[in-house]
Amino acid sequence: MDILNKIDSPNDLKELSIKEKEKLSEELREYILDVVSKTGGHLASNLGDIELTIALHSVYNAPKDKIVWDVGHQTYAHKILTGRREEFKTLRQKDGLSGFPKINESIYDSFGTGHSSTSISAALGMAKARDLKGEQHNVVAVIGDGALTGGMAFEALNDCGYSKTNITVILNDNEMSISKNVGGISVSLGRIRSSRLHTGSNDLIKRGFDHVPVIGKGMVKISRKVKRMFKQILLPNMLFEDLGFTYLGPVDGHNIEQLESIMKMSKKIKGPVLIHVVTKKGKGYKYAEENPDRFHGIGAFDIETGKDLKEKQKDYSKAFGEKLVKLAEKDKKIVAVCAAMKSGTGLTTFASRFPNRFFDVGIAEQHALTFAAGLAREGLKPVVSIYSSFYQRAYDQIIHDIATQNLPVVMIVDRAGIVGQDGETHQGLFDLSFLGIVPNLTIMAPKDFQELDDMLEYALKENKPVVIRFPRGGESRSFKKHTNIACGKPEVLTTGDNLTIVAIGKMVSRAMEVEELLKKDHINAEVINARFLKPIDTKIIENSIKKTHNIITIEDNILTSGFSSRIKELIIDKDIKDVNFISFGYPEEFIKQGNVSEIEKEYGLDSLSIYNEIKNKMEF
Ligand SMILES: Cc1ncc(C[n+]2csc(CCOP(=O)(O)OP(=O)(O)O)c2C)c(N)n1
Repeated sequence: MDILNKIDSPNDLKELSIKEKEKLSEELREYILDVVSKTGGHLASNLGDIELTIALHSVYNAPKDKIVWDVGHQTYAHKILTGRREEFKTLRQKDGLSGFPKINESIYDSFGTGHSSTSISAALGMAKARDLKGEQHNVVAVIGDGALTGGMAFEALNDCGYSKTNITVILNDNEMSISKNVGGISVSLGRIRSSRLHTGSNDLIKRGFDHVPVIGKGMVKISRKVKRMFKQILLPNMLFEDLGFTYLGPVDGHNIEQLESIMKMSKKIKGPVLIHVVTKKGKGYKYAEENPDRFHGIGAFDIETGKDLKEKQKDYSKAFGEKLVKLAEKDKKIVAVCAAMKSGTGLTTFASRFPNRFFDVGIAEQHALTFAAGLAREGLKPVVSIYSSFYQRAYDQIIHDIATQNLPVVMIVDRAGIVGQDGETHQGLFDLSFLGIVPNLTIMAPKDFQELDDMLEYALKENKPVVIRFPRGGESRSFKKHTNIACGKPEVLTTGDNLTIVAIGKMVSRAMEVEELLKKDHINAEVINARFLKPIDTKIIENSIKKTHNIITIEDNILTSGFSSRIKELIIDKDIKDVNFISFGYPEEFIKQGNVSEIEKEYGLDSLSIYNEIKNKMEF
């Protein structure tokens, strides 16, 4: 790490020759691979943009120039080169470096992110602010071809091209989203990439640059000249040009010299510029190159073999996918929709078994839901699976297109609750609150895999919009008892006179652990599995509270407008007197990264903390 160890800021990078930068890219690759093999993380994307990051920090003067990353999962080299080399070892750990850009983490992180397709909008806002303030710096958005499938990116391109503002969009095209990229633009980019002109273009880029005068008065003239020059290396496909961008490329994203040249060139062009950079996802690590999908986001692994260090247990996503396949075998009307997360949402088998009934719409959650509403309107039974935090994107589509019309779309909320190392942008802590207030929705959460199966069957028979939420990872316990699902009905798991424990979803097994601890102290708890957030048949809970006069609720959501709020309302509405109430859930905060059990402990949601709180605050 001779060179890397001397880089404390991008200024150190600017001193290096191209040869040294090439050596630096090797060192970065080795370092990222080493750390991520221990911490887990987004490996393949980060191996793919090392040269691009070196070129960016060589050509631009961050933090004065603004570099805005899309999604932000590919910023490891950026972090290391901007003064976080040593801290990088704490990547994604509790109190360690975030896996995404954070404006509080570094002055070089110009805009916080984690969700896709925001970079062009944010960069355009920054560019407009620069113009209004009379400043001169550069603004660059770096967006992947996957992120480009998101609606926001299109909205921003449309505005940006028209705005005539000086801004550079760097399109990092590796043909991959998490899985193979989808959609018309992807096909169009593929055509450009594979054209015979592509091979010639890089030479042309190099030769062309030698003849372009430096930035100065003749900006517009230069711009035309440059454009004319680059038109020679362009295909008739002028999508970006038609939107108002000057399109440059495609350029080899692993050739630092050419990347720097084209970036320098773009600075001389007036108005919005799009540089098309072609990279290889997983570059330089055999296993990630061969299987970029698996190495997109990975846990700790063995570098030599590429194998996971921890054996994967069956998770909820897989359980959901398996059940859906079984149901779809019997019912041809069942179709599945995902937003660029086929594997993460457990739909890989469904997609190969029923290719015509599977729709990956790209990173386009809004479109996914309205598209599903259309399928439902025509009599099909769409099941959409999206992670909890990404549903935030599609709120109006749920309200306006699905719920208002009461259309039978089954919405699977995967990764609900604490997700762990991805941190605050990815925690699924709001869905019970924001979905809970939408009329017409039935919202359920299973206590284990078997109950998920039952709920899925129930949901598909309901002929109404239904939400089923479950956490990341596997079931905490497999319950013996499974009663039939009936609309709004909770399930009583244990009976007791001293305390009522009502929990929902994953937290039902936590409730059982607490019940077992209390039993040792001769405190008998009645554990109620709520099953439904709504509608909820309150009779069982009401009767139990009237009997015990002590109630706790446990949920993996923020407490504000979540599950416990409903029980509080019930107590007030029914005028139940003399009740001791403790609600366990998360505060109204953005909760940082850490592994799930660490975070649960920190927020007093592990069984021992709950037990202690009960013992301290309640009398029996
Ligand atoms: C709104 C939203 N939906 C889904 C995701 C999950 N996600 C993270 S990265 C990614 C693929 C991004 O592909 P691309 O932009 O091409 O970057 P690459 O990893 O290929 O470099 C997806 C779908 C997300 N971050 N945000």
